Amino acid sequence: MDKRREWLFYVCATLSCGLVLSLCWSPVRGVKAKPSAPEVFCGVYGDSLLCKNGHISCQVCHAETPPGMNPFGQQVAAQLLVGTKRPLSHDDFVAGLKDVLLKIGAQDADGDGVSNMDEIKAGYLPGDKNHTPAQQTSACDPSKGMQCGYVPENAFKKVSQDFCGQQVSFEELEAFRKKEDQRAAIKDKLASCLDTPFWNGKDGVVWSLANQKIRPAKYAKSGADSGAFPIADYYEDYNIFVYSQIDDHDARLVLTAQFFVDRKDGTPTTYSIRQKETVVGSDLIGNGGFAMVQNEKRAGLATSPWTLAMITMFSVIPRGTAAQIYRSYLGLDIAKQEGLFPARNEPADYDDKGVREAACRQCHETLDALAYPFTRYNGLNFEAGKLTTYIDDRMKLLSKLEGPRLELVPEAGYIFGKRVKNLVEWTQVAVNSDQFAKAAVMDYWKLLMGGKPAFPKENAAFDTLWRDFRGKHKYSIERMLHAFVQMEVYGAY
Ligand SMILES: [Ca+2]
Ligand SMILES: [Ca+2]
Repeated sequence: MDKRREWLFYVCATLSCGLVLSLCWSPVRGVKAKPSAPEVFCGVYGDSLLCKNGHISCQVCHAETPPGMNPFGQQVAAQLLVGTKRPLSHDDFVAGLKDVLLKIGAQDADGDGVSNMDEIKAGYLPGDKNHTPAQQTSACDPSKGMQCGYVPENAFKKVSQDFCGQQVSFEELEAFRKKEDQRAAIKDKLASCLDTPFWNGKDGVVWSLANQKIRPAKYAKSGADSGAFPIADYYEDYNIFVYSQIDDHDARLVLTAQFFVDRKDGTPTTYSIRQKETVVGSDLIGNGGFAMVQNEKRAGLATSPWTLAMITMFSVIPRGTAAQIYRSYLGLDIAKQEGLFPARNEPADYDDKGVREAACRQCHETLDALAYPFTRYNGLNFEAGKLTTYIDDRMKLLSKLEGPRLELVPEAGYIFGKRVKNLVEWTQVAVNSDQFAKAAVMDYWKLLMGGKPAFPKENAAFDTLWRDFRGKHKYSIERMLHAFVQMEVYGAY
């Protein structure tokens, strides 16, 4: 990579990964305590709505995917400490970035007619010409006879469509129009829709939200509707997932549950906790080969038989499982350089995968430490003993075949820069993070709004939703949804 490209990449990576305000990549190692680029950005533009809502988007300076940059990112890179020798020290970088951010405030990087400073302050993207204050206001124009703001009738119709899967009937709408308290009628409508099979039943809306997380594969399904090579039953995963999302249940159970959930199909579909370990795997190789993870070692879907059999599978250090859980439940995709928290002296590369190479290193100094707590959970490695269970000395057993250094792999690891002794602790840190709340609410935001929050009003609404979800809604998705449908962003045209 030539120096200029290298530099662009640096600015890009550091400015973009604002989801966790981490320093993603730096020519200087071990500088985690110093401010990262997003922190510098929010130091300069502290009152920007882009900072206030707590999730600076990669889009501030990036094109679709890193390291490509949008016009604003390019403007920053082009004017940063011109003439100073590269690579810059971290201190030079921070100081230079501050200066350049102030200097280019009056410029208009994306040419949309609004200065960088004005866009940033109002929460618009300074590198996207289609993201401007003018664009948002054009959505609702009272001069064209449009009703702006929260329109209860819109919300009522939308609730019926989104949560019941039905258009409101003429009679229902007539009755709604006569209601004195229309907001209460919306609340009642939502409450009844939340109990329909359309919403919480098998293959319903909530169920389907878990598809990308569970990654079902029919051929390997055991139990009901089993496939040709039955290995584990992913309905168990879906049942736990849906259970965590309905009624007043705590959504964090998805990664902390130490029980199973039975489902009874019907109207409404009901879910109830089952403590007994009756889920045992494959009809294919006999139950003798499988075991259950001991209750106290379980961590919801992170340790389910399906996850261990089909995501961990044969991997010795289950980096893929760690990355999948990180992406699915915390909204952080390591492959896109999100959520990087480099751990000291990592990656140690115990399994000789060559992850210390420069190209791999920037992800693996986070990923490997993230994955160590998964290493005692066996997938399908017979050499370690029983399948899909927790095995205390799994690495020792596998080291006989896979290389002696494996014995050194610790069970302790790091998540968000915090040391955890094991996977149960890992998931506790995970579910109590801002990232978990944001990701849980984001699933529903995308479902109901058709995309991520983009404009300032939406960002502010999203911010309220996930903060209240953690706070007054006590991690209940249904309480969050009741608040959501009463918001202007939901009920407006
Ligand atoms: Ca602009
Ligand atoms: Ca813009």
